[in-house]
Amino acid sequence: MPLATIGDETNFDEVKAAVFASLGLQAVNSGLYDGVWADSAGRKTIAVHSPINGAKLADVAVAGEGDYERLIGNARDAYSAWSRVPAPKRGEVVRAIGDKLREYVDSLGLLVSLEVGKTPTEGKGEVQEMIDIGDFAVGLSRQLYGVTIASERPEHRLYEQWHPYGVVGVITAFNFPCAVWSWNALIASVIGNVVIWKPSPNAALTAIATTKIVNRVLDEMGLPPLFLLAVDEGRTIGEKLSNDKRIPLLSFTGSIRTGRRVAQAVAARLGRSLLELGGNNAAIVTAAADPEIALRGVAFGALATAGQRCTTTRRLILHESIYDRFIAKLTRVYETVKVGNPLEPGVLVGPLINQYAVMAYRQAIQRAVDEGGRVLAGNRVLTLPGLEGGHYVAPALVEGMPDFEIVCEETFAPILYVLKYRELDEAIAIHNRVDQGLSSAIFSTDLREVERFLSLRGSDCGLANVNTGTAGAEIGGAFGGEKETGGGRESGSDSWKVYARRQTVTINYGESLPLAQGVRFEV
Ligand code: UN1
Repeated sequence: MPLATIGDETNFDEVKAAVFASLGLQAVNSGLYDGVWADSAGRKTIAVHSPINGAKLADVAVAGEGDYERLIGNARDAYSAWSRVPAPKRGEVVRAIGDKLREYVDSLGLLVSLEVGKTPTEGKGEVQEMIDIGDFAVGLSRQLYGVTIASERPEHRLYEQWHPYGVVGVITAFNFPCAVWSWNALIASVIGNVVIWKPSPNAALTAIATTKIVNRVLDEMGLPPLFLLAVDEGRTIGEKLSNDKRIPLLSFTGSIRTGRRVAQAVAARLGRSLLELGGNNAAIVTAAADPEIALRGVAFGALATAGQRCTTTRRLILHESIYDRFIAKLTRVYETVKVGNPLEPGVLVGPLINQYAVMAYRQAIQRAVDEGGRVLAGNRVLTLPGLEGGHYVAPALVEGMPDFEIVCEETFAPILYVLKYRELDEAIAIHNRVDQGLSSAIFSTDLREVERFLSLRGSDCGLANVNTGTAGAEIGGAFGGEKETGGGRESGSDSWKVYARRQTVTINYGESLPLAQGVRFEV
């Protein structure tokens, strides 16, 4: 059901009431869907608060250790039915899911705003990202191609086919509370997998609402539960999934610290993990940059989602000849950008997710100053009238040096470190010196500079952007990064192969048994 037009999008309570009504959310919501929604009565609950004003949005009854075996058992049962459905038929199911999501762009988008503080345009953009990947998955359902290989033996056929893995685990972060799930889940499902989702407890309601929408479609089509959900208090389900060899593939999006733990646990059982961990993304702005495009690209990259994207621009590497002019303009943007209630028109920077993020913001700036940095803008925690329980900070611009320890770390907050360079090789060296390798950008109209940045000696990241910012990737490309970002690729291109098991098939249709490599073995 589409969201009824709400009178005033800025009225928090009114938006909440309309969104909850549209999505079927209540004061207490079950966070466990294992084929049926678990009864909340008698379960431990967690409270979900809005970062906008600290108001409690709802309680969520969480899953615990005791729920795990049933969850896995039901997922495996669903898999045995689903994997037998032809892939193009599976695509039709994903198409129906995409159609249903289209009806909920407004309400689910606004729920994202209420729960994690995104502006409505970004919240709705996130739902759009789900719809887009759904379309991609539908097309893919008829294109799960394997290659045929010329055999060296007569009357032999050699080819590859791709099978589903079975039950795939997907652990997501708060900052893209439903889009990242869809990248994984909708692609995994057209291949024939069943998905268990463990979302961030900070974004439990978005996960619950998404699971409700999706499963309503499956129910109507008489299909088994393909998209299961287990909200927990933090670690329980994630650890279970990591250590369980019945989960051949575990996708994890989150911090490098937790990702390392997940990767080690999965590797110890020789399973596969798909990691999308932290970024420390930089934009190089050269003397040949279009100044307006560079300014807007850097501003969006650094400020969107209040600096809480994996793809957020965290380092700005500026050519010395344009340094003062560019910084003057950027400082003005930082001083005038509207920070506040994301539901209000004109606000571009909403709150941070919680008080720990505010603490991380303060500590990072303090460390930069201690290392010799200079604050050009920001460095203020904001208490906004009527939003006293919210978590607002003034976006910070800090002049620093590339080798400051804090500059080499990812802080999930709107802090942009500004660094100066003279030669492009030096800028690229600065760019590549951090441990993370997700997204990168160069702003330049000089072909030679651009091609240098894209060459083997250029950016070492999984994503490279030219005259557009580090954030805001489209779903059609493979998304992910190198080094401590974890090496995973998800979303578009041929990332689907990550969710599938490759089988090389050799068929002898002749009347003798020639051996490969000319080996003789006469018995
Ligand atoms: C993330 O922050 O985990 O490229 C994902 C972007 C978004 C996805 C970010 N499309 O900024």
